[in-house]
Amino acid sequence: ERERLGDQAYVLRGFALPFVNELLPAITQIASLSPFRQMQTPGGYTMSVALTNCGKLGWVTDRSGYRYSRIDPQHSQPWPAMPQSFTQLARTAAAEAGFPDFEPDACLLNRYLPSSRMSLHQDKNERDFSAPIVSVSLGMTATFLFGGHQRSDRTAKVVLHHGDVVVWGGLDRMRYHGIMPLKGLAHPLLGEQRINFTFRKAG
Ligand code: MD5
Ligand code: FE
Repeated sequence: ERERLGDQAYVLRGFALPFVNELLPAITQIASLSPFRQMQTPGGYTMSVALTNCGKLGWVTDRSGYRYSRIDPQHSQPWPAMPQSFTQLARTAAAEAGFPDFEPDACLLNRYLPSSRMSLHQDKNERDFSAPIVSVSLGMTATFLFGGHQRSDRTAKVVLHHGDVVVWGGLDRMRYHGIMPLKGLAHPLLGEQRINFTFRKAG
């Protein structure tokens, strides 16, 4: 079932569940090559979320700004390849939400531990805003905040569970959004963490 969040934003509840047995070893493999790490924001803060990437391009931040890079700055090597199971999941979810032929070239993986959060922001480092963003939630339940086109607009709360997939396209793709501080019960498979990965067409 497709739950509508906005004009062109949909939650696909449990859509990733059939993929989980392939996704978890793939995440472990990616993290063994490019570990999750907490990055610095341009303003000098350390993000509470730890991140890594796979695919041709990876999102990075440091004191000089936010950008996509072909190279993992931690070891100056390319990011791990995007596993086929990831690409398959992203493409089928995008198609289900009305975006056929999605070709992601970047996948950002975020790891939240208890109290990790992501403050309201827009994703605007991608070159082509016409492609959707597909996001997959695994592990602990989180509360997603979905705002408007100005930071001060009121936000709707959307609870995201293990296996949920969200697809944002069109104008909804540019809305302010964030994640409330992680809290609650440990997940049976992932323990006290939430892993979110987002597929993007960045280049
Ligand atoms: C997360 N990650 O759960 C969230 C979910 C990020 C990020 O926000 O940038 O890594 S992805 C939510 C998202 C992505 C693109 C557009 C919109 C939401 N949106 O327009 O609401 O770690
Ligand atoms: Fe975002």
